[in-house]
Amino acid sequence: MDEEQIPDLLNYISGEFHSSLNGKWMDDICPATGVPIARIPCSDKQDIDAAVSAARSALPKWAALTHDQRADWLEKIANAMEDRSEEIAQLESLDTGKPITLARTVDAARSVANFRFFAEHVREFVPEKFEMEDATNHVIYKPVGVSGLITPWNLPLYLLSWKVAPALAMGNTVVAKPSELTPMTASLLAEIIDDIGLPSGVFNLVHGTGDEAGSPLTSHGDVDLISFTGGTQTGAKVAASASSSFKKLSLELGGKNATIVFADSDMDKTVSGVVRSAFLNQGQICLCGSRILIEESIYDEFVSRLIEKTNSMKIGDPSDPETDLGSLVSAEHLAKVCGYISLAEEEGGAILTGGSKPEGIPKQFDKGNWLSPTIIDGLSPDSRCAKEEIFGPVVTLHAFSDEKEALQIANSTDYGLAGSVWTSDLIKGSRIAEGIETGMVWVNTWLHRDLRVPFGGIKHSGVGREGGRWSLSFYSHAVNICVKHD
Ligand code: TXE
Repeated sequence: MDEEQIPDLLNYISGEFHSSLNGKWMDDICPATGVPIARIPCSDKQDIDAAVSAARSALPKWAALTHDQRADWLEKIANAMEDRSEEIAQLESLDTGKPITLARTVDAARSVANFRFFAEHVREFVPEKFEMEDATNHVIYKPVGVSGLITPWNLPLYLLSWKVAPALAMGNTVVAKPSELTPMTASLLAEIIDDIGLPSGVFNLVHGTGDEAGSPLTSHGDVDLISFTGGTQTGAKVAASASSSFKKLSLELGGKNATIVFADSDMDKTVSGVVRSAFLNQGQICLCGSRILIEESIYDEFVSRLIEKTNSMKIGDPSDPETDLGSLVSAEHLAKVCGYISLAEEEGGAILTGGSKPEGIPKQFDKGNWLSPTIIDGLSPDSRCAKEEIFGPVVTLHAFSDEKEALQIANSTDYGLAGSVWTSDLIKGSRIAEGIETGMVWVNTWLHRDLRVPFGGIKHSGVGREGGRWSLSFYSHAVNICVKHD
């Protein structure tokens, strides 16, 4: 694409599209080609102030609607998104470097599903009532207020819609700040919201960097709630900034998830499941299983099957429906991930496959951020590569002799987001799942999601839970009214 022809994406504040007040712009780069594909406003505190003020003005009317009225709006958004779902998938693939098939089946489909799910969920929401002998307690749920929603680049619209839908459903107004690396589908959402005529100021979008646009949002005195998904180090800054004004806070942060493979697991299904959990979205999902723990007795056979399956994946043109793996999100992120591969070698690891740019990538992708799926053996579970979040197509392998050792390795990181256990003994599977110190565990599957269940981590993986009723509860204040009987 010719740089002169690239589109300018705009902020959406109080029902109008604007460039930033300071007039500054930054490029949005296609990760697969390294070429600019759009410009976004490099917004700062002034734009955040305007967006927060618009959200505050729109709050009373929006908060006064019934659950059913707000659910109707969510359904209108879902329908309009569904009509444009191919466009969502195309933009998401272009902006993130992910394969188009993944963008269609996961990103676009789930973004629509999030709005539909929360529309239905809020319609069915029944507040609690607790009877006493001489009084009745009515729990009512009030909107929290102006919600600041900050999202990352790995699942851009999927994660934004996961926050916007329940926030709006519970009567809050929104200021969204998407990742500056992947702004396209957030802009598409603003267009859709404008097209369907959602009242002005209910949803506002501000583009820009974390320091210049994200930070003024988290510290803003008139913002009541922050929901953040991103890296753990950034999460710590967000928590510090939001806490001085006691904002309601949810943090979905990084992970270093263990995949525990027992000798009695179904080898074919397990190899497929483990490869998917390791490398989906180029390993750039906080739930990816990046430490593979294998029972000693099947170690050699399992590892050779793992390598074979990994090497059979097709890497390349993200727009090809047959592609399994695309590019990493940015040159900076590729450098971080490659830095860990070098560190693994220094730490005594052996690279069994991958570790470099894949061969045979078409010429138009020469300047993109490419890395073959990488499997590293021989590292201690205490090495930095086995404990720190790499967030790319890189996994480490570790042998274990019994359940106790498997759990000890699984729990030996600061993270506590997710994990998976693979075994034909479901009693053992549940026992191990309960022993893993994370917010979520799958047995014989991975990323199998029911939107009603709680989602979130412990330790350095986050604070709070979202999903189903946990989202409705986070995006509202529960108030108890105790009425004494005559
Ligand atoms: O994410 P950041 P980055 C992990 C992964 C990755 C690392 C850093 O390990 O390598 O984080 O990635 C906004 N105040 N994850 O730097 O910085 C930023 O603009 C307010 C895991 O890309 O966390 C973006 O909108 N906001 C993760 C969002 O925060 C700030 C997904 C996330 O960016 C800010 C992504 C600030 N001071 C990366 N600084 C997951 N949990 O899925 C940045 N931002």
